[in-house]
Amino acid sequence: METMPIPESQQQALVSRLMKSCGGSYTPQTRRKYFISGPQWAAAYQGQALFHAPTRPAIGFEEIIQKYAEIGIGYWTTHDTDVIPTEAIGTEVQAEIVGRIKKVLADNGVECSMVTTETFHHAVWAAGPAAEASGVREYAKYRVRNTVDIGHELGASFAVYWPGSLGYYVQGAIDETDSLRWYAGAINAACDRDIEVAKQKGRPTLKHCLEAKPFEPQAEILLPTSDAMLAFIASGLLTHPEMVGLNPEYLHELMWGGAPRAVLARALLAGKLFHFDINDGYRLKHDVDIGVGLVNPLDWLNVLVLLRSHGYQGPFNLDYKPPRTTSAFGVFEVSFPTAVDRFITLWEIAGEVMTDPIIKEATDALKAGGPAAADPHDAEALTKANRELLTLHELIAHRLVQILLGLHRGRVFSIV
Ligand code: 3MF
Ligand code: MG
Ligand code: MG
Repeated sequence: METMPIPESQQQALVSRLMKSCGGSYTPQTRRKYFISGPQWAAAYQGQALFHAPTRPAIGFEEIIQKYAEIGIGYWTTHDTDVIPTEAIGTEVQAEIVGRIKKVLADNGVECSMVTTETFHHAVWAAGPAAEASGVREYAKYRVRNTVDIGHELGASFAVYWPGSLGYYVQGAIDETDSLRWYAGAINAACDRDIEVAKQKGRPTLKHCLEAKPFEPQAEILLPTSDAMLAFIASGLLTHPEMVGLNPEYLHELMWGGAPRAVLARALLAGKLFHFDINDGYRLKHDVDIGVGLVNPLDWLNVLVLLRSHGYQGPFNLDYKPPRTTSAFGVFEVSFPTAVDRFITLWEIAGEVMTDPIIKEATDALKAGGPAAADPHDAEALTKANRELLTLHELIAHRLVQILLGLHRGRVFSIV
């Protein structure tokens, strides 16, 4: 039977009714208990891309902050030029806009947690923020210093840097060692300014977080992975390496084929996991920025087990793009609330994994190992001593899937 066409006037009501039927939504109060931030640019994304025209109208910070507040997203993040036109940076217009943002945030009970400098979109960045021309590099310093000022003004605790335009399309023109040195100069300028302003304002300095992406928009990227950035932080080029850490993005690490959980583990060990951009997508594909948990829920569960086990306290920034098939209405009716709710559910399931008696016993048994061999250098005897225990690896993986699917709580599928 063919379904009757749905009149335009009834489509939003249909979406809302089916959202209600999905159930399982958390209240805005519950959602606010998590350190989840909503980027200005994520909600304002109009669905455009290299081969795509926009599908949604433009929307300003007033409406976005208000909608985030209604949903229960308690934190907001922004690039400087998401809210201040490039030509108004550093002028009275900037001060006026920042004043309005402060008021809208306060009126809605939302806090600004992070600010970031756009160093990739405007034509001035055609050769990147660490271009050969010293004027462009000085301008980059000016922009990151200005963002630090805005951050302190808005009460932020984090500043993020995504050097996506630090690289090249055609090889041979740049010397990578120069570019990296120059890029460090911009980060140093931001940290110096931060120390100054923090002192003036009696606030702690910001946490400066580098965000890697392996490809796009440059063809070759000089700091393509979080690990490259850890090496950059430790390279001796930074005057305040202790102020600088990472903002890994889940999908950016998948894009190069990395295991996000292992990337996060390396950042944790280095004490550099400051901030985390959350989303989802596919390995070795472009930056599709799908909502968290829609592609890899099992991997996400494992990621959250790791972060919870190690007491990660930083923000979870919803850096994803509502698909261009989603309407402006759907962005706040479906995209954001469901992304937040999947995150919370996975976070809580991670808690179940951490206290599951089967996983605990299996993990403890693996760590206890088999009996010590008479000769500790006898590889055959060592192998035999642990042979049967190692089956627990697969058993644990099975149990994780059971927990993810709710089978441990009695959800059963009968074959009769
Ligand atoms: C690009 C990104 C960026 C960064 C942002 C933070 C536009 O792939 O992920 O979002 O997250 O620039 O500084
Ligand atoms: Mg990001
Ligand atoms: Mg991305």
